[in-house]
Amino acid sequence: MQPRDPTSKPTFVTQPFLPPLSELLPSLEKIWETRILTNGGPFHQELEAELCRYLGVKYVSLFTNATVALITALQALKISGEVITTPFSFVATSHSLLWNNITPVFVDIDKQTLNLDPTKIEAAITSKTTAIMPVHCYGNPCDVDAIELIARKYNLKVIYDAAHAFGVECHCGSVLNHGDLSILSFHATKVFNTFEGGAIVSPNLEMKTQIDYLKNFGIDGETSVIEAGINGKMSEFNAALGLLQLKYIDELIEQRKQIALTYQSQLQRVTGIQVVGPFDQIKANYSYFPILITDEYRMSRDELYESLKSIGINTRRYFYPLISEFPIYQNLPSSDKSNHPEAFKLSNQILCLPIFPGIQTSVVKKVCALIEGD
Ligand code: T4K
Repeated sequence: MQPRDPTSKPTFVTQPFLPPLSELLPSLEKIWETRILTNGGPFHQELEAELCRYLGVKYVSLFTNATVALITALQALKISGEVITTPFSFVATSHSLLWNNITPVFVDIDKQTLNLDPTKIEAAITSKTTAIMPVHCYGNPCDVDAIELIARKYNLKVIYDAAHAFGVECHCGSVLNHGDLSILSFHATKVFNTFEGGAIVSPNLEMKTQIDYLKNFGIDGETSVIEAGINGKMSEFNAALGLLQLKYIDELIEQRKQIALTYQSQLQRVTGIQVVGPFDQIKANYSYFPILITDEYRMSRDELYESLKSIGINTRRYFYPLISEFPIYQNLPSSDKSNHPEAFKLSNQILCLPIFPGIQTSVVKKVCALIEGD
């Protein structure tokens, strides 16, 4: 590969979309005028309502980030004991279990979708299992029907880590309407961002009310506290940003789609490169562009990662290493490599290519050409 031109800017794996600053100013003026900065103010309420409408879900509770939302969701459902989850995710997924004194039980992933393999879940269920926490990895939906059948059979709760799945729809509408709760991330690196932020999607008002108590210290009126809650509230600034982002979201997802299509068409001819997804979504969000570098490719995944990096193209190995390989998890019985061979293999082949609104087509084509071997 050609050495990097020191005057050229590096390409990131992702870059957040920012609306024109001038469009944010009226909201900031309102916040300055009213001095309502947080604790469920008007922007917070409006964003919850607008997200319900846009996402096609019944109830949304905004959070400061998805990690606190995951921790709170487990509290709201009173999950304990063991929870079946995927080792192929960002570490926040299983950290939320540890923060609740729950033991993660890692189960292998499906080699096509890279999501929890439902055919392997039942064998991992014990008398201590209380829930399943799958991840819609890269926004590709899990096999929600198969997971629901298992959950019903064994009376387990299902908490979807839907951090990547903003706006994703499957055969029966929003993927967020499956399971007992779904958790979204609005982090800067996500399709829809509020700088930092997240949300829990609840199926009924009772659950939303419970979650809203939990994210506000358990406060119920001026003189009453009914739960050992946490502070998980989103501020008015973040909510105002979110409302502005929503105006652009369809356009942003369309831009991502065009980038994904360019990658797909250019990379399909490269020996040893396998594009992951998109699968049977009715509506995808193109939040990541993952490829697998197989043994047939002319160099290893890490060699490709390093050579792209050396010329300023920053890809990411999401998710390598597996969560189960980190020192705090590696001694769990389910962390043994032999327990999830597919996840282990795929985590050594995965590479996420740069995808974000505003990336130039010429850059995308250059990345493809470099991968092809130009
Ligand atoms: N569950 C799942 C499945 C998740 O993937 C995540 C988060 C969570 C739960 C928890 O969600 P939150 O609690 O964060 O809401 C990033 C993100 O920090 C993390 O949110 C995300 N998943 C994870 C997959 O990726 P890093 O360490 O890779 O981010 P970083 O800082 O290296 O950023 C990646 C690239 O993005 C940089 O090369 C440059 C660009 N960037 C990043 C930031 C933060 C910008 O251009 N501007 C920015 O402000 O973890």
